[in-house]
Amino acid sequence: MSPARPLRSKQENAFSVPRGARLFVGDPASGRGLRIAIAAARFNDRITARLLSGAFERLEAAGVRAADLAVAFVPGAFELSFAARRLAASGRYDAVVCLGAVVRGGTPHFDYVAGEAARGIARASEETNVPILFGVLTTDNERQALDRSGGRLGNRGADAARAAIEMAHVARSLPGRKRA
Ligand code: INI
Repeated sequence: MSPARPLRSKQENAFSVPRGARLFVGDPASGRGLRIAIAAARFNDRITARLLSGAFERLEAAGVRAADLAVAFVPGAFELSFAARRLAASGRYDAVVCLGAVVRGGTPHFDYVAGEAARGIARASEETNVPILFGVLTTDNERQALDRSGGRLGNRGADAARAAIEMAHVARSLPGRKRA
């Protein structure tokens, strides 16, 4: 095998791949021409509004046009997968970002909502063959959620938006059927 070459380009990372290997990569900073849909939960809207702002800022910085964006609001994280599946199955979007905040309240409800949201989103992505990103905070309290929605620990909405751009490119480049 010929010597490995570092995989750096625009993405800073630590990977090396053998020369000649086929690569499927996506630049998360390059969103021009991509159509992105967002499903946002209204529950804990003090948090999810911050996730949504972070996502918009990141998408705009990457060159995604407002006319190529769509946003669906749903009551809570439990309903995110329903909206995400419909958006993905429409064939209009290159990726869908799900934004929500599930805050543990000392009841088993947290586990059902958080678990089903994650499961439903993963299943919707598999079944529609469209990248659907998990920008759902699952935290013990509101402080932790604020820290991760534009506070001292970043913004998971922005992270999910960035991942959506990367996955939109990766999905376009990977072999196989584009849509289910
Ligand atoms: N929905 C959330 O998005 N976050 C939560 O923390 C939450 N809690 O704790 O109950 C929550 N519940 C509502 C749920 O997502 C559904 O909207 C509701 O059960 C109706 O199906």
